Amino acid sequence: MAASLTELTSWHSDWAGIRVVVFGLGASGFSVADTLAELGCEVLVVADSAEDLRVTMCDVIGVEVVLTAGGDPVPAALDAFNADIAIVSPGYAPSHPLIAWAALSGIPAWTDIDLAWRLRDKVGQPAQWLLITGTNGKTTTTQLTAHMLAAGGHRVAPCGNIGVPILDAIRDPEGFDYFVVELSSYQLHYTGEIFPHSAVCLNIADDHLDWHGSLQAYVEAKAKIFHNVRVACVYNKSDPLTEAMVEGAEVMDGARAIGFGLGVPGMSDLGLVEEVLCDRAFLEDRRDRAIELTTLDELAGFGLGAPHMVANVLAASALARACDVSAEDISIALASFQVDAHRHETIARVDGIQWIDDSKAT
Ligand code: UMA
Repeated sequence: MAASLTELTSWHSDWAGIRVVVFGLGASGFSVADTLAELGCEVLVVADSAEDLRVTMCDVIGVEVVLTAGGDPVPAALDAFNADIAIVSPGYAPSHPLIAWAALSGIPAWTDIDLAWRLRDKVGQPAQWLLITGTNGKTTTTQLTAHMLAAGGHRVAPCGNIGVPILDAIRDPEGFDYFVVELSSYQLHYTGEIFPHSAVCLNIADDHLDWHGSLQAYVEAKAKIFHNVRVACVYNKSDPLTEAMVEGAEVMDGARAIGFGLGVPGMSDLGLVEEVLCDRAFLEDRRDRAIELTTLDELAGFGLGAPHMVANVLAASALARACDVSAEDISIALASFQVDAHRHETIARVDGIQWIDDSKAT
């Protein structure tokens, strides 16, 4: 091996000759293979199946692909390759034979998120990471948070489960001030040590239990979002599981627990005082005061008035305020925010009836 794995902490480390097997050739697997090939690693991709275009692209960048559909999911080529590291795509269930193979072989298993953490210094000062998870509302909250940070004048990349592999953001030539990283329970399950600026778990409901095996395993994966947080651990005041996650988390000195909810905010919370959304967390004199962010009326006018949207706005505001975005900039961001198609999008107003397209409601 060219360098020891503990030395591989930077884009500028000596990655040449490191042997990496990548499990999966979807969006994340290809971004991993492409990045590692650029860094001079020896890369083998193993997948049950993959799109032809991605296989062809691997050929172009000099990455070998072994597809196993119909055969042994742990091909002989894998042992022969003698990998130093395995990088697992998030779709691989813990019960997949390749996961057992990695554990038995004693090879460290990383995710694209772990790799991105090590490579985060590619361009200038590394971006700060804000992490977002939860059963519902992740993508909208990721978009809202990114929009607020952009209104605050920051260069920001929404990435992760939202559909942009984080390594694509890492390799942007201009670099960013912040990554807003949407993380699924799959990604969190496999992810190791990262040190985020702040994180939120929006809510927890039964989901993906066949993949995780149990509700407890699902909750444990989600709880990793708060691990090593440095500034703000944001939880949902109406979802006690999310608060318990914060209480049980190993965080960095000085990290604060910040609640959000549709009730009157306590100190260190964001919430509602009658019709007004307020921050009572990120101001000096929070014992006696709160900062107005916007009103329910204004949110309704922007198509963001449904209670779960208001909760998403409060969660995103908590992350933005943790990064010192002003209340004025948050309000400006909300006025220009566009909800994605199928995510509680207002599609028509006819005869006083508002028609809403919301894929989660189907
Ligand atoms: N593969 C196998 N066997 C398996 C699992 C996967 O061979 O048992 C191979 C496939 O054949 C394919 C590749 O792995 O070659 C697919 O990998 P993947 O399922 O991990 O998906 P990616 O294309 O890499 O996309 C992943 C996320 N997908 C999943 O977690 C399932 C994307 O989230 C994410 O946007 C992308 O990385 C970039 O970070 C999508 C998703 O559906 C949107 N997420 C789930 C959700 O939101 O509920 C968790």
